[in-house]
Amino acid sequence: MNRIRTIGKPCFLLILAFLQVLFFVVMYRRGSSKIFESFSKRNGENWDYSKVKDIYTNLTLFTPALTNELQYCPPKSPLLVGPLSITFQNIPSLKRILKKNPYVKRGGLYTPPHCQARYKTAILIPHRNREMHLRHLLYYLHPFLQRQQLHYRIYLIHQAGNETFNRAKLLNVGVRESLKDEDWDCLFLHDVDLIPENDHNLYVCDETYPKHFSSAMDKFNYRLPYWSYFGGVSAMTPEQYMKINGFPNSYWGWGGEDDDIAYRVRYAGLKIVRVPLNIGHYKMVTHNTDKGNEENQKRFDLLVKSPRRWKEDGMNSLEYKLISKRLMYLFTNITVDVGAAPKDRKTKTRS
Ligand code: BGN
Repeated sequence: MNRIRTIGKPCFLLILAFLQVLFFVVMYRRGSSKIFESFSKRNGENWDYSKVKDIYTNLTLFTPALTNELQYCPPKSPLLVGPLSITFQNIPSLKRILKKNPYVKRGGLYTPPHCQARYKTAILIPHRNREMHLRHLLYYLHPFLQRQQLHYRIYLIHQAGNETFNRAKLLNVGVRESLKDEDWDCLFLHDVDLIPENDHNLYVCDETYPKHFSSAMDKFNYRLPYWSYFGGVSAMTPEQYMKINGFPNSYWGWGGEDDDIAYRVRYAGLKIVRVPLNIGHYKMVTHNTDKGNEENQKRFDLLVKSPRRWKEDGMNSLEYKLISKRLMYLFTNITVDVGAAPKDRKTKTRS
């Protein structure tokens, strides 16, 4: 009754008519497409990947500040450009990458020279026999991170010897070793062959939950291959990483370890958050089958046992032999002996 009376009031109808007129005036003056564009921009939906910028755009605008009292960098860097041009036609030489990144210090360490960074991010890259991929990644990742005005360091966790590759264990080693250097806010677990295509994909952790960054890879037609996918590029705070007991040490060879990690996140009472598909674009450097990284035939069995094993297989059971830690010009090289897979393993070459 009351509602009908309110609607019937002439002043209410007048306000309604006024709002309608206002709506049309705004639409007419700004153009409806622009208005909808701003909505979709807020949701980050309208990146045009056919219009790309050079990865080194704006980097020359950085100059060291003359004072020691640096202001905090703005929460979102004003220098971001959006979609980036990524090609793998020429493999850049280390010398060229070095020349293009004059502010990167030994060990692949960077601090913005002109403002005080808000975030400290360590990038951990498991590695073996992928020198060409590494060069592509360094060429693109250094300027990408500098434009985001982060304090960062790139670590390469190199598996020594010829035993089967163990990505997850190398990442555990990377976490332990990198935290000896600095109190990182965020640990990035980064495949060597994945290049981010949009610099609005900020390499910063979610404070509450583990975050998946490579949500849209070209290899999977810029979609998630399946809803729980957690491979490629992900990030956690050191607290989140310890809460899930790190990664399993027992996955030797290709596949399954990322699914195990996704399970651990849930067992620890957390969940995975993701970069929206339109920002989480990544290009993969194409490559042939990896020798020493054959499909892990035990992964199905391991995944079944994951609920029982996650608390005893991880950071709390990590053992390795550190062979060397060298500060290269563009990255810190941690070479490690992670041991070998149990002898009864049967492997099949991945096609
Ligand atoms: C999945 C693999 C992941 C891999 C993705 C994308 C397994 C476990 C099967 C039960 N998982 O199939 O490790 O990252 O494909 O390539 O093989």
